[in-house]
Amino acid sequence: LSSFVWDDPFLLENQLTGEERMLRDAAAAYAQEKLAPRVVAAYRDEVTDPAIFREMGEMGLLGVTVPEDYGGVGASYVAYGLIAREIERVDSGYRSMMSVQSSLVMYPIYAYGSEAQRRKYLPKLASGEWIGCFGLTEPDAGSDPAGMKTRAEKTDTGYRLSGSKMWISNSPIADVFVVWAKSDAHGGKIRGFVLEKGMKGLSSPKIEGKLSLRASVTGEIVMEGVEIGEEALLPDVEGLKGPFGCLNRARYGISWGVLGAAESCWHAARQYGLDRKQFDRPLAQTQLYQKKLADMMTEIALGLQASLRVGRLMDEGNAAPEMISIVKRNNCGKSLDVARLARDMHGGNGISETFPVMRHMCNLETVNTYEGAHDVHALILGRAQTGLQAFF
Ligand code: TGC
Ligand code: FAD
Repeated sequence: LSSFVWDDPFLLENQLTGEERMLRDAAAAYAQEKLAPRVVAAYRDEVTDPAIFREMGEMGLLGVTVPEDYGGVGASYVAYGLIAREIERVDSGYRSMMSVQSSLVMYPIYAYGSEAQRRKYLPKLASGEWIGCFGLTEPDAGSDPAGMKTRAEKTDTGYRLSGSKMWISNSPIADVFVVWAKSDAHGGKIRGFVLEKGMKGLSSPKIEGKLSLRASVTGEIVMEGVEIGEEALLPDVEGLKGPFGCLNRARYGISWGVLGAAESCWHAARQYGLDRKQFDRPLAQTQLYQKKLADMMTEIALGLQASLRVGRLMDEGNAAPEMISIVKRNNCGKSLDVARLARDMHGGNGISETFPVMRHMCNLETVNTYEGAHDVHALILGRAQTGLQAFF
């Protein structure tokens, strides 16, 4: 038997291809050298630096699964997950910026867009020159997006959009808005539209007062009769499976990302326990402390293996949405547990911005809620095994 690697218990490293390791290492270097030094101030002062999109674009981290012809890298879903893990190791807000751009804006334009839409938007989104956002949630339609009120009315030249979206990542600084609306010209079915900053009647005010995900700006999208041409419609999808097709990718990425945040908390707690002495011995030399470290190691190692498996199935074209619900739900819940434990294990210091644990803990509260709340994924998994739907 070989020796045990405490920070890679199941030797995940050996399960990756050379290209996946290379992309992961580039993301890790960028995250540690460029993002880590600015995160404490960004979180404290609630500042989102739009330059981060261009930096990520230069590093090839935006839309990595999109083919090279359109500015992506054509990489595997496993590579995408590994990148999310490295970025979220620094902060969930930075990963949010990256995953909205990649999975929720570039993916639908690539998968459902016309060739003209792909050519117009994807290269500039991949380079980070343009920032994208994704509007599904509304003030009265969160877990139940089918209840959306936003409407697209047919006009002579295209559509008129009216309604408002709530809790939209990146919206106050966005150039490109992928928005979902019920279209009267399509029998009231949900359709996707691509809007651009500066259109008459379109605004995206910032939501103030967030106590979580403070390094990533969140806003509304207000559409007061926004007139758009036929070319703004995403032609190749209709119904809820449009936004859900994007969410499948983003939720999968989140399942890796949150484990990066959890690893940051676990490693910080381990180091803190080795350094800090009480009762004449390191905290890490007590049974309770070691039990918590063992739980953290176990849940993170199991979660990584599960996400790797789902990623490989996605790359083979054999993944079902329910598999993604399992890893999104479980990895978010376990990562939140890890962060709360790590906060406690740091004692009073745990509430200070000097240590990352409370920031991760607060961020993970959002990540556990967005992209399908923890209990909503439980209902998806309950329905999948009973055939009974318990949403209403
Ligand atoms: P339901 O009857 O289940 O399905 C309606 C239609 O959609 C299809 N579908 C899917 N297609 C692909 N992938 C999936 N995962 C799909 N889930 C459903 C389904 O086949 C059906 O198609 P069709 O052709 O038969 O019409 O729909 P429902 O209304 O009962 O939905 C229930 C529920 C709860 C599962 C769903 O609404 C849900 O998942 N709610 C959670 C909402 C959510 O996740 N919102 C996310 C907003 S975006 C966001 O949070 C971004 S944050 C990103 C960041 O900052 O990083
Ligand atoms: P609700 O749906 O009102 O749920 C509240 C609680 O009730 C939850 O605990 C939920 O699990 C529970 N619940 C709901 N229905 C049921 C049920 N049937 N049975 C049992 N329990 C239930 N959305 C976007 O479209 N784009 C974005 O970019 C985006 N970014 C976000 C960024 C941030 C910082 C946040 C906080 C949210 C973001 N969201 C975004 C919205 C997010 O997806 C929603 O907040 C989420 O889907 C939950 O919806 P809700 O907030 O309306 O909560």
